Amino acid sequence: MSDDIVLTPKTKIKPKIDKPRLYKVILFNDDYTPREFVIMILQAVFRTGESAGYHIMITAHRKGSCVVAVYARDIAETKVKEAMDYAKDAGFPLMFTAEPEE
Ligand code: NFA
Repeated sequence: MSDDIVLTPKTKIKPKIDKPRLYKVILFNDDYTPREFVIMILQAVFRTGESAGYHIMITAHRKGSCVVAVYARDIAETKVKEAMDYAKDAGFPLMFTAEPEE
């Protein structure tokens, strides 16, 4: 028999899953947190090493802010909280944010 029915789909299948966005962690300057403390946080939480830590700190100091690194959302938010908790415990107003990349 040759009465098989062949159906052609009318609609295109569109992939629904976007790539997860990455989040920039940004360090903001303030007038109170010691430079050495900022570098220590950058090394301990963001694994920058001493040299990159210094350069990120001095860029934020001079320009007002600096991108520290880029991560998946949950990692970025966890590191921001960890870094700000250290600073708060030490009595400094150091601020980081996690912002989605365009
Ligand atoms: N501006 C701070 C100071 O002069 C150092 C600092 C740099 C703080 C980057 C926060 C971020 N002690």
